Amino acid sequence: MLIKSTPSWQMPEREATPEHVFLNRRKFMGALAAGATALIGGNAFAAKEADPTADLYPAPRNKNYVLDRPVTKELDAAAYNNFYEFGSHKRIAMEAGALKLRPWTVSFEGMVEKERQVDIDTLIRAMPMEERLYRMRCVEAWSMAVPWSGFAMAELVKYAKPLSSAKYVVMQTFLNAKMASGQKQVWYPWPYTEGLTMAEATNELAFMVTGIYGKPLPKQFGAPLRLAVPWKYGFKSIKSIVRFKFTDKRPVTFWEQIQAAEYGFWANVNPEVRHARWSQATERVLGTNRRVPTLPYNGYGEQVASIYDGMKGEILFR
Ligand SMILES: Nc1nc2c(c(=O)[nH]1)N[C@H]1C(S)=C(S)[C@@H](COP(=O)(O)O)O[C@H]1N2
Ligand SMILES: [Mo]
Repeated sequence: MLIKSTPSWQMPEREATPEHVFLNRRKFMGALAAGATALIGGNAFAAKEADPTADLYPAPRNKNYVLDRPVTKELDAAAYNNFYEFGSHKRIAMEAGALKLRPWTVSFEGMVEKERQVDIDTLIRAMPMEERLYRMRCVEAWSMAVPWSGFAMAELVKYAKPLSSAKYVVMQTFLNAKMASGQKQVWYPWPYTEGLTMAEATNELAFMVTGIYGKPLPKQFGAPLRLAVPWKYGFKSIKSIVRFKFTDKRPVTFWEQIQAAEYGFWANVNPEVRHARWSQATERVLGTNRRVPTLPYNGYGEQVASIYDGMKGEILFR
């Protein structure tokens, strides 16, 4: 089994990787040596169950969202994911095959006119589907650029009918340790929890994702419903959502519970604010060996910077 010598671009990323992930990578190299590579690649888009919404793809592209770089190759994006429910390393595509996508119910809870649950297919069909080209910047200093399909989160908020007293929307991923072996790691505060202020959730950029590359979302990307908030570090973009809870209390999010000093509630991308353990000035472009400068708000400042006017006391950039 051939293991290439480490290319130089991996060095900054090694520094930019949480310790336990780096250590787990040794195990992953072992899996590679066992010949798992072909399986991971081959399984990336294998459709085992027919998607009941497949007819909605490809969705019409919204031309307002353009990229300053090429779209990441499908297989590069599909074979390098963070989805701790299925393992604390990047090659979780195969493990994520265990994710059962139907039936899938989404609940709207808390400060809403009326709490209710809705079947995912009913929800998706009630929404105006579109495709958008977005960048995504992980806090670990790698990035990708992909065509997401889905609908504006503002549409979902309208559908949920929150009370005017709601200040935040809290989102949670499924909880099922039998299905997702990562959830047996009891030192993580499952289920994965994220949150946005109402101003963030209704900003035009906040996007609910149901597909990618003109197809229903493969499991490892967080099917059947995940978030994309491209001006924030990737960990805000929660996957496989089952719950939206409206509240007037700021939630303590998944990574914040684990390591508040490094991963906060706001997590807006800022090249000038270092992570506790690495620089955020540049990012490795997935599928290449190039590093490019990271932009304030990941290049989306025009749309979102004003949300944070007057929030000087807040730790906005980690
Ligand atoms: N439920 C859940 N959502 C999650 C994560 C996770 O581990 N579990 N990882 C986050 C992180 S750190 C990143 S960078 C993105 C990765 O998205 P991608 O795999 O589609 O590139 O998902 C985010 N959403
Ligand atoms: Mo991330």
